[in-house]
Amino acid sequence: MKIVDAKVFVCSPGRNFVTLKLTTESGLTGLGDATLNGRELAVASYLTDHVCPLLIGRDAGQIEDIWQYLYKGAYWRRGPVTMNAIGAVDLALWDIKGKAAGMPVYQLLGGKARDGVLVYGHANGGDIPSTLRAVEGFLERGYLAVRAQTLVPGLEKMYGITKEQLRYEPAEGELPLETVWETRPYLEFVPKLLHTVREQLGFDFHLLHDVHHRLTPIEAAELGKRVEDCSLFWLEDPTPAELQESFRIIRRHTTTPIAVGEVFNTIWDCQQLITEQLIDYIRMDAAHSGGITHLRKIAALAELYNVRTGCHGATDLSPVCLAAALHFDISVPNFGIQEYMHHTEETDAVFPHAYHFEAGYLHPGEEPGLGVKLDESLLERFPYKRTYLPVARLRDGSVTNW
Ligand code: KDG
Ligand code: MG
Repeated sequence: MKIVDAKVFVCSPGRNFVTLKLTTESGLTGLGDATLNGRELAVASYLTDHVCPLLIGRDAGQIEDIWQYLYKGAYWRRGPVTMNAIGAVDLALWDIKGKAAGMPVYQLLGGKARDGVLVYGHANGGDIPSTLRAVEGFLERGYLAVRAQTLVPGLEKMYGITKEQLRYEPAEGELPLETVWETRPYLEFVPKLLHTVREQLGFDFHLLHDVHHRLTPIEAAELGKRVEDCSLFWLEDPTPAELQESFRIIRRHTTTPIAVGEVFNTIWDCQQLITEQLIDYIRMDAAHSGGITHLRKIAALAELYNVRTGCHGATDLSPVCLAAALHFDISVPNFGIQEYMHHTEETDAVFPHAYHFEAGYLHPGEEPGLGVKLDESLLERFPYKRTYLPVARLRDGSVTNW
């Protein structure tokens, strides 16, 4: 299973994606997702200029050895660019191993531990009534779990709010869009939204909310406490997590479950959060966290401490990453939930895939490997476009967390 070719493709079928394709001497191919939203070309260069030359001639079957070689061999460890690049190689190698074995990747991970992967959809709106209608729309489509976000009066643009029904794409513009953030109106309004959803639509579905790193620990504690009777599945990213011990403050005040980790890259980013049981769900995904190989170790650590998984699944993770997450989700004992946002039709055309949605669950499909293809004939139609995630400022002009 010698690797004879390693190529990086950058395309923009609705949004930017960076995809690694490895080929073995017997002609097997494997795909990996190397998309880092707003910093795509950094990972493309890391792979093309520094990693691809190291892969040629190696045995594609030696997944752990290649992981260790790329991680320890670079000397410079961790960080989103490095870990996304390693993650892309790792996913491509699992894809090849599955194809070589004639099995879907989940079989190589121990087989199915459940029948399907519970997913949550993104409902949002410009006000509470339109958000309620959006939640209802997801329930009508068969979703069993829905995340609710609404625009706060007085703020013009906010994370998670879009006119589109099924997808949300925050990256836009040749230069970053600047938005204004105010915490107090948000803290007053979100409990109203979540209480109204429960009052009007009941408790027969899982309800989630993403704070998107906007609060201080004590503000997050206040929010968690004020929405306790909404029985949230989780409150996500209530505060930035560089200082892991700050989650002790939230924990001291509220029983609302906490989910964190979409911006983490390694097990060391979440070690304290897990071992002190400061969170309930770990949100790391299969591309930004060094691939399936590293994510499984994180899940195993989390299992010891009763923390469950909840992989990030925004549209900036390509169908290759979503498929990898599904093989992981269906096989890991301490799975919690999977985020699911629909990709554009153009993206689905470029990445035909075996995974499918049915009655609230995603299924990875039975194709050997990850079950995703790359239609290279379409790539010329969708060239890379520079885009950035927005930047947020307070009313006084100071930069804050977006
Ligand atoms: O690229 C950034 C997005 O992936 C992130 O803003 C999405 O918070 C997010 C979520 O929960 O999906
Ligand atoms: Mg999030």
